Amino acid sequence: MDSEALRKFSALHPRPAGLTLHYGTAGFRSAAQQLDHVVFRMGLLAALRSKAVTATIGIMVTASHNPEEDNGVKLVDPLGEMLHPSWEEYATQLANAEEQELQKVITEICQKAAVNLHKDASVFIGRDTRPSSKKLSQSVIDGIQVLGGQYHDYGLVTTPQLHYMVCCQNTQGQYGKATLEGYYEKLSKAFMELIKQSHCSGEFQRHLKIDCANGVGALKLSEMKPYFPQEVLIHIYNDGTKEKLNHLCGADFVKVHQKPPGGLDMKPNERCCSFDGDADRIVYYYKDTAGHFHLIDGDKIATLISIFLKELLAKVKQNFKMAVVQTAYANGNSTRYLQETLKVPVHCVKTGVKHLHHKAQEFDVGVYFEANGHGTVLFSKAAETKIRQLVTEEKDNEKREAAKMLENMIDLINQTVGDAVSDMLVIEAILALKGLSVQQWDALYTDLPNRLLKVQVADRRVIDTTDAERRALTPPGLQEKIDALVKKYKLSRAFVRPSGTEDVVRIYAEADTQENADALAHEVSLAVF
Ligand code: NG1
Ligand code: ZN
Repeated sequence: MDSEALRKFSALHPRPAGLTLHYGTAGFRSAAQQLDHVVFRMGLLAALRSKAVTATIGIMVTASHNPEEDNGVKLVDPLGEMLHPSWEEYATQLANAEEQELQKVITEICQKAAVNLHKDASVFIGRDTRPSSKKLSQSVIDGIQVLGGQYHDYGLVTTPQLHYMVCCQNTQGQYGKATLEGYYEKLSKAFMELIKQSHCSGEFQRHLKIDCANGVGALKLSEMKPYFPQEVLIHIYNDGTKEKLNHLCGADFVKVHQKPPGGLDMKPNERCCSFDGDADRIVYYYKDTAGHFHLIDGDKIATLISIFLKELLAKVKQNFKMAVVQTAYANGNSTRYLQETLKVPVHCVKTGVKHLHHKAQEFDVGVYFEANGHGTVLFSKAAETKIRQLVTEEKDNEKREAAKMLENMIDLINQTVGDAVSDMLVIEAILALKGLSVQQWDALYTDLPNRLLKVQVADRRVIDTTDAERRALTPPGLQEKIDALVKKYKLSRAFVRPSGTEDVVRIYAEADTQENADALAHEVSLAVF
């Protein structure tokens, strides 16, 4: 390690005294002006991780749905997954080290993680459209270079595009080409192949209004448009040319407030959707003829995809194991519908994409979605190989056609991480193939009224949870109080957990009516203090 270079560059990226940050469920997030030293040091860490695993590592500068003034950074592991949990601690140590301790901390990480500093390092960089992102990504480069690493800066990309690039690079092109053109070509080809098999006619069905949260999704969707023929009618709103990122729009705004975004005029029964700021989340919605707003969240997206895949899996008759993975935030009626009506096994895991992804890997077909609209589908290598084989070798027409559809779904879905663009195309293809309107999709089940609140407490870490965050272990007595409150209402459920991305405690409640869900959430919030 070139100690002189490390000293010189870390002095250019000083750490504000007394600032401690943690690598949480979404990497580091904070006010942008507090992050320069963090991104520099994450450049160092990405180079170390790359040397440790002898593969290309990704680093994305984004704070997703947070306000424009915030920013964040997260690392992407070789197959496009989130950074391995064992390294999250190294990230936190490195970010919080005193300047004069940096070299020591790096040496410690090298010892603990068996990193050979003489090895090469390769890092892919991406960033969102925040005004602070460009400068922060330059600081990332400084960090990589201090450790002698190579880098490729993709500039403005969606978070899932960066995950895709990293995966392509490390699988020698098996997953696709590690370029934006490669991404657009792969997805558009699979999508066109799929809708070729649709018998649904009429242009009306294909219109879709997309709120891009004034973020990078708008740029990338516009780039992708020429890859589709004219009959794919997507209309982009909140493209970032007029308003601020995530301000009164985007998937998180729509989900949390359960109302339409600003900047998008919605006519009755029009199909609309919202991306978040870095385009890894999507929710759908529409307004009925009476003017009522209907949200179609991640749970209902998972349900639609599961219905479609289950039908195809039945046709190919391979006994593939399929399951849906949710978190405690999944609406109780979605879980009930999946288990009781669709008869698909459902698993509940802790909040955070890495937990969902990990669980979904246990199945041949693992569908995972957070209620907030982050999700994807994972296919096991064995299932994928078998499906591709059926496409070329199967004599039975129906079976072969089903396999063909599954193959195109495999290619259309970004299996590295939730991807708003890819999920949107998956959903549009399924609606077209099944001839479903947005209202019919929405009517699969009715969401139980629910309320999500956040409260600020002195130290949110005093709350410790178990059972996939559905029960509180500490502080003592809290769970008993929640149990007693839940008993007062019908069809009710409530839980509390410390947020991994904000300094707050989140409270979730569900009940038979909106009034009861609101009352229960409020009462639980009082019990938290
Ligand atoms: P926290 O802040 O830990 O609740 C939020 C979301 C997660 C996930 C992460 C990462 C909710 C209730 N929580 O986590 O689902 O998306 O952000 O962005 O939506
Ligand atoms: Zn996001």
